[in-house]
Amino acid sequence: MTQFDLTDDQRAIQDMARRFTADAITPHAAEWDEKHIFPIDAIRAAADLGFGGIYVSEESGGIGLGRLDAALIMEAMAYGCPSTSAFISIHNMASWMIDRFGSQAVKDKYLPDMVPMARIGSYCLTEAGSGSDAAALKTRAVKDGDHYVVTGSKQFISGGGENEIYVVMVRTGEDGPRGISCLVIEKDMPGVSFGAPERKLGWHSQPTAQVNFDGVRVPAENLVGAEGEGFRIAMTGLDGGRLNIGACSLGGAQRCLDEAVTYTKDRRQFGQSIADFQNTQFMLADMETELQAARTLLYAAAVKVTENAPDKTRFAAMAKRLATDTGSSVVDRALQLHGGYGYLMDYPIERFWRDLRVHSILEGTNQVMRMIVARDMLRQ
Ligand code: FAD
Ligand code: 2MC
Repeated sequence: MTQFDLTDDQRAIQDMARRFTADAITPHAAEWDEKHIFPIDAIRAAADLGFGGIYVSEESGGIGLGRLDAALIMEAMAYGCPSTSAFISIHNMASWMIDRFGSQAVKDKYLPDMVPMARIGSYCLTEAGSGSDAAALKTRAVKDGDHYVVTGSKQFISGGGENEIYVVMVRTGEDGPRGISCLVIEKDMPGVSFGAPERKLGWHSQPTAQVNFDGVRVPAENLVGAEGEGFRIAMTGLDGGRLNIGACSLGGAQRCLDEAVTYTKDRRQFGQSIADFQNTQFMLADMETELQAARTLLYAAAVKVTENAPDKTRFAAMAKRLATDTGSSVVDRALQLHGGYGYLMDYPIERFWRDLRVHSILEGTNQVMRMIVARDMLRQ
């Protein structure tokens, strides 16, 4: 495959994801948003297509695809609902971390249920006192015989309260990144509790909540990787997660651009279609150009992450930053081109505007993305 072309298999998976989105996501997404419905049936239907274990290996029951395939799937599903697509992405990140770094015992214990999304996974890094400075996390796990006893609290957890499996970064050792480990904790383990669902600007089709651990006894076999490897595992997971979040912005922005083309051709003011104004045409041209540029960088970054290239983290950070900023800016201009109607819930644009806004914040803020890129540049 060249960097700028998709293989026949990639086109086939993209077509499948687009057809699934048109049938199972797009017709319902506005209602999920408005009524805060968590669409578990659509999510499990996505898993029936293999989308619950996109880059989980085939030996572990996944479909063993690469990161570009995953980006194509996320982009396609985000055309209908960025929030639901991103939710499925986070589950994929958590499942992949178990598959890539877990022992055979922990894989056998969780992946057979996670791949079909019979049990769904959350990723737990952020705490109230440690967001961008993730390595300062304080949730502690103390070894007690063949268990860890976990105490602390995770903030802003996607799927919190709803999901069954929590892949949690905990402190087992010294301060800083090297004292962090990764543990799988189940919703039903005694001592696990949840805060009330957060009330949010967007991402209404999935819950976000605090996850609390009060002396939770977790079998030591639930450790993913070795003690002290948790931060590296968390960051490696995010290299892929950031691509997917970027892809969700691309998909959402493409939908709004398509809506804007249709709308500006239909809408008439001053006796002509508003698409006939040069201002409209220049705006559409810039939106298309910027979106294509961001997409090209994201696909290139996805290939680098699949190939484990030495500069994959820098590329994933650049792609996430550009795709999410560009995505929001394209959606904002699509809203402007709809005039007052863009602001109404009768049209889909305002939902995409709200859903995409958080992509510049989560999975590492776009300031943190710049920090990662610049540090890597200056290290050389
Ligand atoms: P802060 O780190 O306090 O940042 C505040 C501001 O300061 C930002 O603009 C930031 O860019 C800036 N800043 C901070 N440090 C620097 C610096 N060194 N240089 C320049 N600027 C800086 N987390 C999870 O672990 N799992 C989840 O499932 C999850 N889901 C989420 C879902 C939603 C809807 C939201 C809103 C968040 C979610 N998060 C999740 C948390 C998310 O990753 C954090 O919100 C994010 O990493 C930023 O952390 P913070 O909110 O504490 O902001
Ligand atoms: N892959 C592998 N290893 C990595 C890595 C990566 N992408 N990034 C860092 N590491 C290693 C690094 O090599 C170092 O290893 P060693 O100790 O062996 O030298 C170690 O991790 C510590 O790295 P840094 O020295 O860069 O750590 P620092 O604390 O300075 O900064 C930073 C790390 C800011 C990049 C990290 O804290 C970060 O990404 N913050 C943003 C937090 C974030 O993205 N949260 C998202 C939560 S999930 C979410 O929002 C969802 C919606 C799911």
